[in-house]
Amino acid sequence: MIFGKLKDSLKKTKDAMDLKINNIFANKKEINEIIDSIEEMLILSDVGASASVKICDELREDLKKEMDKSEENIKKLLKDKLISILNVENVEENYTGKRVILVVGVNGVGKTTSIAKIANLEKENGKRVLLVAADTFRAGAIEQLDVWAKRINVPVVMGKEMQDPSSVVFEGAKTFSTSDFDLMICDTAGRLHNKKNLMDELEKMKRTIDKNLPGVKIDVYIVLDSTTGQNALFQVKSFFERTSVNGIILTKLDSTAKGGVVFSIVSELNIPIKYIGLGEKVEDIAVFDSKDFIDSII
Ligand SMILES: Nc1nc2c(ncn2[C@@H]2O[C@H](COP(=O)(O)OP(=O)(O)O)[C@@H](O)[C@H]2O)c(=O)[nH]1
Ligand SMILES: [Mg+2]
Repeated sequence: MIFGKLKDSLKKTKDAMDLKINNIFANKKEINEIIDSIEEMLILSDVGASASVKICDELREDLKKEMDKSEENIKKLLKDKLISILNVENVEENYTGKRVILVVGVNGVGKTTSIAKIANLEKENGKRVLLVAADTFRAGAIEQLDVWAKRINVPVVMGKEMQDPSSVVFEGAKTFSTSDFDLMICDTAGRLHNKKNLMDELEKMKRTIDKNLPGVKIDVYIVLDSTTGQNALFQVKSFFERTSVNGIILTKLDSTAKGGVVFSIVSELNIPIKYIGLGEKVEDIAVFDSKDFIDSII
């Protein structure tokens, strides 16, 4: 995604941040006062208390040594701190082999839409993608992925309503292994009740993939809706603690001023953000880049 479009999509977050930052420098004179206000601004922007306090403690220390206490320099120091929070180890960057992504998350966060977006993106990168509609809890969910698959011209293995999701994944794995695919992305159910079942189901799907596609890399990405702010964090903590989620897809950043939630998610969970959703259209997605993200919001 081009930088200008990213910036436009993150405008709500940027405007909220800009307004607060400008107020800070317009009204505050003392350096300690300024940093206290920055801390407050970060917390109010959903950066989260612990990350905000850590950033501002470091900022205070830096500014004891630093002679240049101009608005410009303080902003620059702040941006550097924010970037360092987002730089979680990201080991899969150079991965070239076959892989599977299991996409999890509660209903309505944007799983199915994100799957279509990622499939389309990877297809444009020359990858052969297979989709698996294993959200068998609702017939509508299977149909929805099928509609997307047709639209982006990517094959899909479909389950039937109420079919065991692992058996759909099993069929997907068979198709994946007998053909020249690079990437298989599985949609899963996100119903909120019956937490234990949801996690057991996920573990079962992982075992099915392991058994039928030996040596294939399995990623589990959780989709989080940024408009829910700090609540997105609780969703990960309360529903997926036992599974090895290794990536985050953060959606709907176009429709919230709470983009700051990115920082609390990464600093609290220590899981990298892989993709960000920036609208409802198939091209409204970006591979997450911490520097581009920060340059777009401050
Ligand atoms: N504005 C906006 N809407 C999104 C984004 N991602 C998904 N949606 C919308 O969120 C709603 C739920 O999406 P869906 O993919 O069905 O969620 P699922 O239940 O997790 O599979 C749909 O109306 C999507 O169009 C995004 O990045 N931005
Ligand atoms: Mg869905």
